[in-house]
Amino acid sequence: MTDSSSDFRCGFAALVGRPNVGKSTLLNALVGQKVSIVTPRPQTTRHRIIGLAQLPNAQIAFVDTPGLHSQARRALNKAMNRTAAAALEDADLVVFVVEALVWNTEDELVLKRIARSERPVLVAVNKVDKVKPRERLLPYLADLDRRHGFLALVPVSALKEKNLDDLRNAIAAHLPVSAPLFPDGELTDRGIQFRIAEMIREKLTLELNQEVPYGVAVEVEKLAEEDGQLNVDAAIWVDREGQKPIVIGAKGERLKRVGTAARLALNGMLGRRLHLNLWVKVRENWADNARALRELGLE
Ligand SMILES: Nc1nc2c(ncn2[C@@H]2O[C@H](COP(=O)(O)OP(=O)(O)OP(=O)(O)O)[C@@H](O)[C@H]2O)c(=O)[nH]1
Ligand SMILES: [Mg+2]
Repeated sequence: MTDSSSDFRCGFAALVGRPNVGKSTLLNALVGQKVSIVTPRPQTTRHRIIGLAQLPNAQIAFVDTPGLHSQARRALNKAMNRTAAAALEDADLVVFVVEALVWNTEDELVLKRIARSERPVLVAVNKVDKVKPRERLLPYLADLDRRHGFLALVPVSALKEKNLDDLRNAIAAHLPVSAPLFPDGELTDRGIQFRIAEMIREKLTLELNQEVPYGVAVEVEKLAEEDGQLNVDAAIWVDREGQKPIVIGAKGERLKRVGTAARLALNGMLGRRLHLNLWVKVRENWADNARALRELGLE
């Protein structure tokens, strides 16, 4: 008789790629719940975020990472790149996420880093829903395959949830044989405070478009439980006085919309009622301030 527990696999699979290729969308789709925030803007993710998937014979700890980018001048950007590089180095397996039919100098840069790490790597070719007809993908895949000794290339659509079983299975097959590292049923390593702050940041970023480029951060300052309801005080940091009225909007309407959108999403996500108090704080140049970054868990 064989001992089936010895076939169980578990490990860390880091989703790595340039900004905006869909790493966080893919993490959420692979895990089946929203763990990491998503916006159309590049450089949305700032932290390393784990999302867990349970398969019959494996537990996968997916690691979302900030998009690796060049020209990181501010301390925030440098910290984001360091975070992504560290997650890459620590991973059992790297999932290099690229966008179908696109290959640019930033993808090239990411691949160089991955190659230097000497980690085993599998490619998730994302956004294939945009490729029509599908045959157009073939020469792209062939080119990509020549660039490195990849374990496999798996075309997926994170948005339309296409081919995710193949990707999960390919990842699981290359993880080390190991007992589960996380309790059964666990979803993420991130606590409620972080998830609330991130959801507010997502709604705010969606609302701001290009008006306050990369200038906001959110910090949950107080979290209290009262009569089964969560009362949350959260500060939105802007880095210049002039941005404050932009975030607040005429008669406070923009801030109100952000609060409502975040509250509704969080009610659903956490399965409980929430009262959100938002206000805007000016922290001059927070994105270049080591202490501010530390307070946000960005080092
Ligand atoms: N059409 C299409 N769009 C996608 C797909 N996956 C992600 N997107 C979109 O791409 C944009 C960026 O998605 P994110 O998941 O935030 O990308 P990311 O790689 O995590 O970006 P950073 O955190 O900034 O590095 C969003 O507008 C997504 O809706 C996909 O499979 N198809
Ligand atoms: Mg992201």
